[in-house]
Amino acid sequence: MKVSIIMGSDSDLPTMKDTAKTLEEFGIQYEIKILSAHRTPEQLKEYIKQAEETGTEVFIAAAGGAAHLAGVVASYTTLPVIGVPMDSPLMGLDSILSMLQMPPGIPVGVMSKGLWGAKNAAIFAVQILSLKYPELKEKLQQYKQKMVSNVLEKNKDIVL
Ligand code: RP5
Repeated sequence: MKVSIIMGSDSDLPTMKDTAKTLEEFGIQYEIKILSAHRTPEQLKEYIKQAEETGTEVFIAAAGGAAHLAGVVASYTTLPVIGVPMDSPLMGLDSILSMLQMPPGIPVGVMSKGLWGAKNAAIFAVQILSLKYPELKEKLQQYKQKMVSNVLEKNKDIVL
């Protein structure tokens, strides 16, 4: 199982490190590419083909501003594409809207903006992969159980 994380710029990397770290927690292999829908369109197209041939099962695409990357990736593949809108000078609203408003027929699963989305993209990718790999379903259940324990633990020492 393999996830391809594509980001439009190395300036997205500090945010998208969380995606990689979370995939590692679940033992998922991944590769990271910096490729832009606008700056390197030909290389992007070429990479998507190559990633599919070498076993990618889910794409995660992160971009900011006029964030067309995830949509362009989706236009070249039938695999699921998860989009992560990056922050921008317009508070990421431009990134969210350009990633979200895909025309009918070319869906992108868009996450929250920034770090929240970076983490959720990994978890969502694991959920997709768990349909094929049952051991991941078990790991997801453990992950949720840990969240429950962590929240309940916080009730023990509430200090005002
Ligand atoms: C997008 O433009 C990138 O994904 C990044 O979020 C934004 C700015 O890129 P840089 O100018 O920092 O390279 O394509």
